Amino acid sequence: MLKNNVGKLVIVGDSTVGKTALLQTFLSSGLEFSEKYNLTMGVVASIKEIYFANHNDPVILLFYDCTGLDLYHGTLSKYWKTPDMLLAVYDVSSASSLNHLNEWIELIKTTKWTKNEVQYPISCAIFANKTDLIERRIITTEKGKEIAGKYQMQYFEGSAKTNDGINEIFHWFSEKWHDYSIKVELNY
Ligand SMILES: Nc1nc2c(ncn2[C@@H]2O[C@H](COP(=O)(O)OP(=O)(O)O)[C@@H](O)[C@H]2O)c(=O)[nH]1
Ligand SMILES: [Mg+2]
Repeated sequence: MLKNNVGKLVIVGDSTVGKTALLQTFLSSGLEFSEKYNLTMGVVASIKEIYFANHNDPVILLFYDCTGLDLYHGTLSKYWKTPDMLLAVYDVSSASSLNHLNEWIELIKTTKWTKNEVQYPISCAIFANKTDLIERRIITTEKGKEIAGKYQMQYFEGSAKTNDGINEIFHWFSEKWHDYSIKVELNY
């Protein structure tokens, strides 16, 4: 069993892009999706133990779902100041959510921190959500990949509503965190 297997994953992005929904879809294995919008107040933390098919050691992901309002207020930054992993979300039907993503990422870049000479967050990804809104989509995959490339982040796209691409994101983070935890353990 890995000793240091709890990783903090912070999720940011504008209000209504679907941060809470994608987490809910993942935590409920695609069984729960709400059409109704409930504004997330502050930061909501949740936790999931992830098991892998190909190795024995599970990891525990601790999710911080942050309110979109914090971009300008910054009052919550103490909660997400030291993320191990970062997921920045935008909505493919909203140009402003992508414009603001730049601001979110810039803000997060200032949260880069080091521990034992390693720079954190150790893995960062972008999720382009709501791809089910085919007719309303205005941001292409190419554009999303371009932004991800600019910031050296992994790109994923899909839909919290249809559960497309959701497992892929968290699988990627879990694998990264697992490999990193092993590396840390071997260095002890
Ligand atoms: N069509 C569609 N609607 C979504 C999707 N994800 C979230 N929503 C809707 O978008 C609204 C905002 O979602 P929410 O998760 O609360 O956004 P948050 O403010 O980023 O946490 C809600 O009405 C959701 O039902 C999606 O993938 N497709
Ligand atoms: Mg929310």
